[in-house]
Amino acid sequence: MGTQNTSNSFNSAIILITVISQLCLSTGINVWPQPRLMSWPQSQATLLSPNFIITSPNHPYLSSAVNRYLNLIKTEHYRFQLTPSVNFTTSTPPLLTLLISVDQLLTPLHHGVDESYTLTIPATGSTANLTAQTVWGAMRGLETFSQLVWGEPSRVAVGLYVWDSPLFAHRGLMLDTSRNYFGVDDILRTIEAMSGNKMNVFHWHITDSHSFPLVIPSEPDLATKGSYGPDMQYSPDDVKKIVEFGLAHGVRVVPEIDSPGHTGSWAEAYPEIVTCANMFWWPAQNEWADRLASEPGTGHLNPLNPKTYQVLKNVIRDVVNLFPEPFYHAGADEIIPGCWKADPTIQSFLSKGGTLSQVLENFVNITLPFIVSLNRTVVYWEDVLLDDLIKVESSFLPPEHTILQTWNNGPNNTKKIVKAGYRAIVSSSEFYYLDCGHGDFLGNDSQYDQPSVSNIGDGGSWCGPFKTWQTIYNYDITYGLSEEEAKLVVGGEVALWSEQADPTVLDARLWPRTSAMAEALWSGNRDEKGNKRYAKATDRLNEWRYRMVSRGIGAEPIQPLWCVRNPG
Ligand code: CP6
Repeated sequence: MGTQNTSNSFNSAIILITVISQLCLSTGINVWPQPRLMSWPQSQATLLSPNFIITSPNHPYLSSAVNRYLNLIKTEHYRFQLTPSVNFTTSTPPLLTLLISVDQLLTPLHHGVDESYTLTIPATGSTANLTAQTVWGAMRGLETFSQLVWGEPSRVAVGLYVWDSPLFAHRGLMLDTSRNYFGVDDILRTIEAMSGNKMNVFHWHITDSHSFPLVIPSEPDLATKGSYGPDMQYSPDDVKKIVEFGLAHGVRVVPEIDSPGHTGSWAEAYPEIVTCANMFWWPAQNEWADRLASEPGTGHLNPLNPKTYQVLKNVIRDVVNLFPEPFYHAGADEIIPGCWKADPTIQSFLSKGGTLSQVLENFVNITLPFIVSLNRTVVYWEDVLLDDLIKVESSFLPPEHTILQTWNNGPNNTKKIVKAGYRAIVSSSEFYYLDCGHGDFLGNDSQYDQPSVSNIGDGGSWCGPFKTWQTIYNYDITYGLSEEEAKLVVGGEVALWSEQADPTVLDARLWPRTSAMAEALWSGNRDEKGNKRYAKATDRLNEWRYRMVSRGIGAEPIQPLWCVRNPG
C-alpha cells in the first residue's frame, strides 16, 4: 500500500514530464507494462557497445538478475518494430555501462516493498544510471532497460528518462497444480514470464480434491497416496528451487493449501478426517449447492474430528518451513453444506442444535491462530466472510488482519470486503479467470442446460465466456469504491484453474492475457485524459508478445503477422 501514492515532491516534475512523454508515446519505444513516467524527447538511439557491462552492488539475487539480463541483452537481438522516426546515430559513443545503485540493500521481498526505480540514459556519454531504493526496484528497472534494446547489432534508446513505481503492491498469478500436474520447469518459466511483466506474486494453489502433489515431510502419505503418481509430486528440493527462482526474479511464492473444502485427495491417506469424499454428485446432481466445483467427491476436512488438526497442523508447519514468504493462503472457499451434512458426527452436532456456521467457526478458531503463531499473514478466499450457504445462521467474522481474495460478483463483493474493513485481493471470475473458454467438463454446456444455476462465478456456466485481453485490461479493480476503501485493495490476481489446462496449453492460456492485468495494475489502464487506453495499447502488447515468444514463452498471437510487417 505504501507504493500506491506518488510522493508530493515529484508532482510538478511529473506534470511537466508527462506532457513531454505524451508526445513521445507514438514514437515507437515499446515498454510493457508502460512506465508511469517516460520521457524521450529526441527519439534518439545509439549502438550498444559489444563490451557493454552492468555494474551493481553485490547481492545474491540482484547479481543473478544482472547476469541474466546481461545475457538476455547480448543474445536476444530482438527486432523491435520501431517507426522510422527514431534518430539512430553513430556519432554518439556506444553505450558501455549501466550503473546500478541501490539505497537499501537488505530490504527483503515482502508485500508492499518499494519497487520504484529511476533510469537515465543520457543522449551523450557512455554510462546509463539505474537507481532504486531496493534490489527489487532495481530488477524492475533492469527489465525496462532490456526492453529498450533491440536489433542486430544491438541498439539502445538514449536521451531517455524513466521514473516508475507500481500503482498496486500485489500483482499476482494463481496456478492450480492439483487438477492437472505442472512440472517444475513449467512453473519456473511462468515465474520468469511474470517478472518480465513486473508481476510479483506467484500464488500456488498446490492442493485440491483431485490430487495432493506436495511432499509433506512429516505426513508423507498425503503425496504418496494422494498425488497422481511418483513423477507428479513436488519434493522439498523442488519447492526450494521454485522459491529461490522466485526471489531471483522479484516474485514471491505464496503457497495455498486449500481447506477445509477441496480436500478429497487427503482421503487417500486419511479417510477418517474427510467428509463426503466418496459422495459422487456427478452425475447424480441432486442439490445445486453441491455443484460448486467439478470434483470427484469434493471432500471436506471434518472440523469436529481432533485427528483433523493433528494432520493439518503438521501440514501447515511443514509448508511454513518450506516457504519463507510471510503470506499463507489457507483457502476456505466453496464449502458445500451437503458434504459436511453427510458425516454422522456433524449430523449429531447439528441435531443437538449446532449450526454449520459453528462448524466452520470451530475450524477457523483452531487453525487461524496456529498459522498466525508461525508469523504468517493469512489469506482466505472471500467465502469465509461472504458465503451465504454455510453462514445462513450466524454472522461469524474472520479477524480483521486477514486478507480476503474475492472471486465472485465483481465489484460488489470487493466493496463488501473493504467496507467490512478487510484488505482485498481481486480475482473476479468475470474478468480474471483464465481457465474458461472450452465449455464445461460434463460434456454439456451448462450455459444452456442449467440457466438457473446462476451464482457460479461465470454467470451460470462452469467455463466461459472467454476473457479477452481487453476485458482483463479494462477492469478497474477499485470500481465503485471510495478513496479510503480503495486503499484496502492491495492488488489483483489472474487465476488459472487447471481442470482444462496442463503444460501443453499453459503459456498460451496465460500469455499475453496476463500481461493485460500486469499493465493495468502497474501503471493503470487509462491515458492522460482519463480515457481507457486499450486501443492504443494493442500494438505495444502485440510487440511485447513477440518479445515474450523470443524469450521462450509460448504466448498466443493477438494479431496477424501482417500487422507488424505493416506498422501504421
Ligand atoms: N476450485 C477451487 C475451483 C474454483 C474455486 N476454488 C472455481 C470456481 C468457479 C469457477 C472456476 C473455478 N475450480 N478450489 C473458486 C475459488 Cl468459474
